[in-house]
Amino acid sequence: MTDPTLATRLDEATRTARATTQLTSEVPLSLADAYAVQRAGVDLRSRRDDPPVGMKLGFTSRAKAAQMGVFDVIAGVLTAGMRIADGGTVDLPLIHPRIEPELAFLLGDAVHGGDLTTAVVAVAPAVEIIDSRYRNFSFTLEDVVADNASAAAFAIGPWQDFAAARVLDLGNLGVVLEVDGAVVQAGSTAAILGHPLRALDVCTRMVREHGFVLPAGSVILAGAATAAVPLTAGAVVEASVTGLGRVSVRAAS
Ligand code: OOG
Ligand code: MG
Repeated sequence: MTDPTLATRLDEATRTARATTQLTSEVPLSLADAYAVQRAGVDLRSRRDDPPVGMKLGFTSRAKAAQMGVFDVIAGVLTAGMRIADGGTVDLPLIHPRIEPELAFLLGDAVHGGDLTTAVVAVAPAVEIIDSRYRNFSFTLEDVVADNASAAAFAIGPWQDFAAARVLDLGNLGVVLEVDGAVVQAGSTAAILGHPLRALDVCTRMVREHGFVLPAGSVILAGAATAAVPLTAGAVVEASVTGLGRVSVRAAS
């Protein structure tokens, strides 16, 4: 069993918006240990009426992997309290928040180890706010897994029926991230594992290997299509995906 105080420490860093030291600088953690710490942290949130509503992937694009120096795909849990309405406000303070453009999938039926692709009913542009609980936003693979893949908040744009959206060729759609009306990142959905539908295969594997639970109506964030940029107080952020539409959030001032 992993030390329960590890999850408590990360949870406290989240709630107080104060960075903590990397866990692996003090204790050795295997990848399995790291997912156990993540699960314990999610349980703490659930007990505060903040239950899981989906799953996110990290480091599915080279831009993100290179930015953070972690080259393995990771998964984390999205909870109800992380969801912000399209056009809504990101509550601050966070420790050192960053924002990144993503693609979101919506699952219809509950998935228990089966093929996730068959459960997808809709797709949408999304933004994710990440906020590492570690000092200097720096970590090892095991640290960032334990820290729930830096998940902090997310917003989802208008859902489009998945069957209808497939005529768009989700594999190469333009992705643009704007802050206060200026383009700060641009890329393509091809950056996500070569094709964002591959994210669903990775989630299928993660569900099997690490026991993620995806009830009906779960959201999947496929991973950023570009590097992340700092989110500053008062900033208005908009992400758009060609053919799918746009989503925006504003950081509290
Ligand atoms: C980890 C989360 C990575 C993504 O989309 O690649 C991630 C981090 O960069 O702190 O969410
Ligand atoms: Mg992300």
